[in-house]
Amino acid sequence: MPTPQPWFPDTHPCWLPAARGRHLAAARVEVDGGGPAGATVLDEVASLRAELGLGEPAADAPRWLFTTAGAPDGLRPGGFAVHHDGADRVVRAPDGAGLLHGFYRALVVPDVLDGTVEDPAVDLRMLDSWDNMTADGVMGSVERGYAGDSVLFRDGRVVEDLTRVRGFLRLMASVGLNAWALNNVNVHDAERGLVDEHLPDVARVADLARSFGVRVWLSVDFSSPISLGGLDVADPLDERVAAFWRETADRLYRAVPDLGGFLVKADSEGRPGPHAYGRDHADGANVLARALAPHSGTVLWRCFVYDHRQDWRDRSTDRARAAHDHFVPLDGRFDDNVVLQVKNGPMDFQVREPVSPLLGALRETTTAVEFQVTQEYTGQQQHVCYLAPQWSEVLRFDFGEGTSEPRTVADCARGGVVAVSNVGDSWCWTGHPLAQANLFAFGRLAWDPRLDPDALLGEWSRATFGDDEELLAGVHDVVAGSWRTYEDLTAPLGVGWMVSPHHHYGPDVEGYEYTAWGTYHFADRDGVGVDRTVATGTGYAGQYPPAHAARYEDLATCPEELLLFFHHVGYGHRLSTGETLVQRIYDTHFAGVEDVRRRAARWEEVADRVDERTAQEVRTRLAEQVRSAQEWCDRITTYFHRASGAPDAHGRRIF
Ligand code: GCV
Repeated sequence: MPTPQPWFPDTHPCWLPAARGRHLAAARVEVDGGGPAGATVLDEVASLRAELGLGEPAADAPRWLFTTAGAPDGLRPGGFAVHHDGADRVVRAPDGAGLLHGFYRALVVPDVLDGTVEDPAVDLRMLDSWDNMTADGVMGSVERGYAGDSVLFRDGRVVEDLTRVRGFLRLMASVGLNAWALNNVNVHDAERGLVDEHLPDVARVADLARSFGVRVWLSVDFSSPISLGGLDVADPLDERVAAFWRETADRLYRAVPDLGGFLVKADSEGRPGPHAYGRDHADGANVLARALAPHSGTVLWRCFVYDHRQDWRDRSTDRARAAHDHFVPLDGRFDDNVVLQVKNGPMDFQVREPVSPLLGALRETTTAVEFQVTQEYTGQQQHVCYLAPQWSEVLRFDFGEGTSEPRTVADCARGGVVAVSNVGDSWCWTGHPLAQANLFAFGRLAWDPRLDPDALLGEWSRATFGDDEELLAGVHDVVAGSWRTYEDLTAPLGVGWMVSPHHHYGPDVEGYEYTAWGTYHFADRDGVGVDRTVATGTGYAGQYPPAHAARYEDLATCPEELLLFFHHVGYGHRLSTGETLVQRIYDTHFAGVEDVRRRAARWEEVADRVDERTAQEVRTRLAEQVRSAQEWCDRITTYFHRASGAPDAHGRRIF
């Protein structure tokens, strides 16, 4: 008999409230096949019945059959098909994960239609947790986490009680995610032991993850041959180093036979890597790949590689170029089980960046795209900032434009769609209750990049808040368009990094201007922006295929939202709408504050339709968002007013 799993009474159910599953709880549910993930369907049904106070279903109740028999040909792992047979329903899938995905689909969308066939677009749909085994005084135990501490680690170990971990896996599986990197890509002393002394705990987590159709991955430290193996080098071409990685992989796979593999941040922001030995990233990735290959494991090798000790006086180095410059020359040199994991933009998860040209440039190497669901640079789960429109725009970006071969990012990222998680042990999982929408939408977009972000917002809010149409309209008004609002307030026309250094919350226009991070906007008395053209700038625009390169190169054709990313532009420059650049900066900031006030007021119109805690948590954060928006507006308008001397055409208050 499956064990009922009463879901944590003190936590928010997200988009999976039991009330939504009455039709499943009342049905005769049968599972045929599917291993541990198939069995979870029965656990879930038992849990729903327990929560809803329902007993065993009547003998003539409709039947839901979940079966791995007779799945349609060509369904990918994790996919499923739904067939109606009178009042009965049959969910067919090639594997247990597919059965579970079908179950959750029927929970989120109770009237799932006859003939529905859901097939994931890509095999690897992954969340990376930046969770550390120990907390520090600044960020707690999750790097860039804004939702409390890690659900997985506490006090230097994996938690004993995996109840919250189970809840997290359940959220992942319910939106089709199937891979989880357990620990931060910045691997510290404690986490090195995950491949060693903590391996039994990793196995325990992997067992649980398996029952949700999720495989686990470990972030590993490239210098482990020294710290764990007692060697004096981590040189990837040293046979002793290769042997260390082989032994490590063999040990790991004895404990976790379906381990996904390794996630690696190397030669990036001070992390160790192959460069110390005069080797390149292909050498580094391949030594790990060869250790994993006999076990069918994969290396996810991150391309977030740039000079973080740049001299700000040096105008010839452009951080935006770095990933492409490092990795394109290595295309074709990586083993088949290496996947290069590329951030969506060339800088670092800014609210607005162009799509990373590296995503379209690797023809001989498998590539994955990496997004950031945790809102490091987008309001840190204090601001409502619905990011799915950004991700959708990236996934649809077509490198093949102007040619006969369409090559969207979704087409290019055959190795996977990955994101940094926004989950912690907060009551509502994501710090801000409305930030749940980002987690939901990320999973759904990873599953199918063609989905419409606004439709996903509707799907999420209906599943979360029920069918109260007035409430849903209010939630929509508070959340929809909030990415654009954050952009208006913080990153005019594609110029980024006017943010407080280190913690990345709130404005500091010159906070990064004279630092070593390569993050400059070059504002002076005449204009602002970075000349990245081929003709007169850093040449970054030339890293794109010709149609895009030409568009970005020319001030007249460059999309306005990226104008200052590609060009240094005078304050008096006239934009398409007729106003000057500096006037646009003033206008978007004043409008941004109004927009946030409107969102806060709109919430008050519907807040009494949700539970008291959600109402209050959202209210408190919206109040902070209003305060923060005003701060952004005041600082940025004042800065550019002082720099340019240009009055605001509408005579508004600038300091
Ligand atoms: C995990 C940014 C963040 C870092 C993060 C890094 C990365 O620089 O600020 O906290 O480190 O990206 O993606 O590796």
